[in-house]
Amino acid sequence: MKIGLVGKPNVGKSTTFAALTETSVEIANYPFTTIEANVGVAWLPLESDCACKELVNKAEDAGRPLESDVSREGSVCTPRSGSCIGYRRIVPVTLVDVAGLVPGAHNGRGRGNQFLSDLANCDALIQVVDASGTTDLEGNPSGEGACDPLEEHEFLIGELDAWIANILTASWSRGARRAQAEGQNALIRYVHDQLSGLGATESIVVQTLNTFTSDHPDLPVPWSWPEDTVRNLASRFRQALFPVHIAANKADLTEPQTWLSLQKTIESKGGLIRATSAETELALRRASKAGAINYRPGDNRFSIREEAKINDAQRKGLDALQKRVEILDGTGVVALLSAVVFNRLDRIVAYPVQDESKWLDGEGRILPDALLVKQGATAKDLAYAVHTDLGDGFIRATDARTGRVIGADHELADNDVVKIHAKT
Ligand SMILES: Nc1nc2c(ncn2[C@@H]2O[C@H](COP(=O)(O)OP(=O)(O)O)[C@@H](O)[C@H]2O)c(=O)[nH]1
Ligand SMILES: [Mg+2]
Repeated sequence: MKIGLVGKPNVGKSTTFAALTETSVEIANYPFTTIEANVGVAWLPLESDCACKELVNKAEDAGRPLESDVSREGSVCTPRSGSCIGYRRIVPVTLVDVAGLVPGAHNGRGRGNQFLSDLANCDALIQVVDASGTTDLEGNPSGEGACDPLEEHEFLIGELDAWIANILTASWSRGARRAQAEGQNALIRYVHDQLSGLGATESIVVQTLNTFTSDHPDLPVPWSWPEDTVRNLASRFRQALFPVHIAANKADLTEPQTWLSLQKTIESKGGLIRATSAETELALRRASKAGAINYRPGDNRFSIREEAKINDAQRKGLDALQKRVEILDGTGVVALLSAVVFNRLDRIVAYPVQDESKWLDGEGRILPDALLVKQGATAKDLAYAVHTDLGDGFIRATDARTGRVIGADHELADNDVVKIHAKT
C-alpha cells in the first residue's frame, strides 16, 4: 500500500509526512524545500479491534485469563511490526512526499518529470491544498485570496493528465500502426508497455480502453485518433491509476466555505476531502513523544500528562492546540488517510497464522501479522501476500475461527484469521 502526497509547494505536504511518519524532514514557508522525495511509513490504526481481543475474551470465558503487560491495556498479540495497545492495532502504509508540483512540470519545469515518476505505483494520491488560500500557485506567500483551492486542484490534475498524455502520444502512431497490422491486442500491448512503469496492469489497460471506446462509439480506428482523443484517453488512465483525494490543509487558518467548490468537484468524482491541520498533528505527535500529553493519533482529543510539570508557555501552547482540535474535531490527518485506505481503496485486514487453535506463528508469536488486502482477495491471494513460496505451494487454508477448510478461491472477510497449508 503506497500513498503519494502531492500538490503545489508550501501547502503542508512535508508537514503531513513528518506528522504521519514521525520522522523529521525539512519544512519551510517557501517553495521547493523538498528536492528528493521523502519515503516513509505511516502507522495506521485498524478500524476494528485487533483479533487478539477475541483470544482474551475466550480465555476469560474459559476461566484462564491471559496475562498482559499493563502498558498494553489488554492487548496480548505480538506484532512483528507496529504495535497494538488497547486492541488498537496499527499497520504500515508507505507514504511518498514528492517535491512540489509547479505549473509546466510535465514539460520539465521545476523538478519536472522526476517527481512525476516518484508517484509511479502509488495506489492513490492525496493532494494537499492550501485551504487558507494564502500562497500562489508556485507556493509563494501572497496574502489572503492568492489562490483558490479548486484552481490548485485543477492545475494538479492538468499536470498529471498532460504527463500521461505525453507518454502516450510520444509514439502513438507507431503503436497504433502496429494495431492496424496485428489487431486490438497489439494496441493493448503498446499502451501497457508505455504505462506499466507507472503501475498500470494489463487488466487496467484493457478495462480503460474498453470503457473509453464504448463511451465514444463514433471514434475512428485508433491509428487515426487525433491527438485530442489520445489526451482524453490519457485522462482516463490518470483516473484509473491515480485516484486523487484532498487534504484541505491549514484549515486552522480558515473557514470551510473556502474549499466548498473544490469539495463539490472532488465528491462528484468519488473523491474524498477532509479539513486537515498538519501543523497541529505534528505538534501533538511531538508533545506526545516528549511525554507532555497523552494523544493517540486519530483521536479528536488529548490530555495533559502531568499538570504540575508544564510551564505557563507550554500551557498556552497546549490550550491553543486544544482549541484547534475542538473546532476541527481532530486534526483530520489520520482520519483522511484511514478513509482513503479503508473506504476508497477497499482494504480489509487478514491475520495469517500457523497454529489455527492458538493463532500463533512458528515462533510462538500471537497474531504476528495484520495484513491489508484488497476486498475480494482470496485465501490464495493472502498466501502470496505472506510469501511467494506460500502462494506457489498453496494447498488449502483453514478459517481459524470456525476450523472450516477453505479453498484457494475463497474470498476473505474483514478480520479473518487464516492458516495456510502449503507444500514446502
Ligand atoms: N497554519 C498552518 N500552517 C501549516 C500547516 N501545515 C503546514 N503549515 C506550514 O506551511 C509551510 C509549508 O509547509 P511544508 O510542509 O514545508 O509544505 P510543502 O512545501 O508542501 O512540503 C510551513 O511553514 C508549515 O509550518 C497547517 O496545517 N496549518
Ligand atoms: Mg515539502
